Amino acid sequence: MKLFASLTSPYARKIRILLAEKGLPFELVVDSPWEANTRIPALNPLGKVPVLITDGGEAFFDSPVIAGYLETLGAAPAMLPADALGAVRVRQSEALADGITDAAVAALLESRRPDGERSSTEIARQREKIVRGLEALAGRVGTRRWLHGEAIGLGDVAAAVALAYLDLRHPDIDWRNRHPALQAYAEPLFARPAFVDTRPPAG
Ligand SMILES: N[C@@H](CCC(=O)N[C@@H](CS)C(=O)NCC(=O)O)C(=O)O
Repeated sequence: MKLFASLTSPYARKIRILLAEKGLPFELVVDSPWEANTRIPALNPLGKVPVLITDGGEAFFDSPVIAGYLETLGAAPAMLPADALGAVRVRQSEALADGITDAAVAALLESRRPDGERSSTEIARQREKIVRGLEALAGRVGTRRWLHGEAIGLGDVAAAVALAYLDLRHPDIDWRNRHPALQAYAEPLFARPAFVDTRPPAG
């Protein structure tokens, strides 16, 4: 398997963590879709990372689809429960976490637009999504160790990746002080080797 990813993409990080937690071997191909010589549009018409190329040469995107594909490989630990409704509930947590990440990316891109093109209204709108998303995530976590069930799952990986991405790109949002229970939940996840080994480079 080959994973095309940029080292700063939170969606790609989610997949790298899933691969590491499952101990699945893969080749990491670093490619930024923002660079002129990127190969990503030839693999994913949407021009986004991550893209996974299977050993059979099939391309899968986006990250929730890749996560679903990894489950079909049967490597432990399972990141989705076997029962269909339980899996939908975990997927809902993943979607919530990915949505926080989406808003964080959108706010960052808007803030990087040139003077005169940048919309402070749009940045505020995206940040409101982050704030509401954090409240919903904190409500789901409560004081539990895992979002669902008795072991790490796809929702936990997506949630911790989203929180770490806020640390990287929007440290002023200060989710730790807003939601101390989220901090207690996230810190043990951040300490896992799969998270430590995929920390994004500074910058
Ligand atoms: N929903 C997608 C989002 C992927 C995405 O937006 N990736 C960003 C990198 S963080 C990207 O490749 N952006 C390039 C672009 O939008 O042109 C997923 O979960 O994989």
